[in-house]
Amino acid sequence: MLKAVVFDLDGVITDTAHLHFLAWRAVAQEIGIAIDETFNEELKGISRMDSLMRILRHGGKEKAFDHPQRLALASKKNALYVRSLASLTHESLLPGIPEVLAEIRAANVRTGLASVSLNASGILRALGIQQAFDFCADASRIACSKPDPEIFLTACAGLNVRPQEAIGIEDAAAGVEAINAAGMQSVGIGPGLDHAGLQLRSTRELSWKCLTDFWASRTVLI
Ligand code: G16
Ligand code: MG
Repeated sequence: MLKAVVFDLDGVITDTAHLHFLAWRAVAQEIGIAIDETFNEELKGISRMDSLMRILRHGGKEKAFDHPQRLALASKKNALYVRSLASLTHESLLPGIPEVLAEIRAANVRTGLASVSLNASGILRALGIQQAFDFCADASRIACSKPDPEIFLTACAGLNVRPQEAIGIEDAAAGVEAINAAGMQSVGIGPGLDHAGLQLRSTRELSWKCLTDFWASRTVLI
């Protein structure tokens, strides 16, 4: 029986991926590394420090900065990113999200958040949806970022459901991998997510009906 739906934040609830990209691009530029939107796909769902390491590797500068310098670069990126979050309002929710959250609640199914962002609670506040989730996994307590299943397993534990009783929704390849590794059913939003149990083009296609149809088809197959 479906008991919970766990959402990724960035790219599913709201589009902060572009804001992450702009902040990283500015910091990377200062150290002579060029990144584009295609490369940014690799940073989705990846923690702040892991993202920095990927950028340094991309620019062939993995060894150019010591630990304190890397911390300073990450904190510069975060300051730029946090400043850009001031533009978020309730209108920044992706299409279909308020409706599907309400439908899931109305069906007495629990809702969770699995974001590796340390800014998640501030983002939920800016969007005005802090009350929409029964449990938000605390990213500061997570040791491994996606594709490790830890954040999704933590969300299921906090919701008091088994992973086999839950659906996870993600827009990043690493995130879908994490959901599958957790033993949950995965819904992928956007292109390039062939490993998701259900692939949707956008959050517009998300609905309680589509989730329950998907759940029924998966559980018959299993
Ligand atoms: C998000 C983004 C990642 C970002 C990470 C950490 O993950 O997708 O690009 O690097 O959070 O964010 P912060 O620097 O704010 O801690 P998710 O899990 O919400 O997709
Ligand atoms: Mg995401």
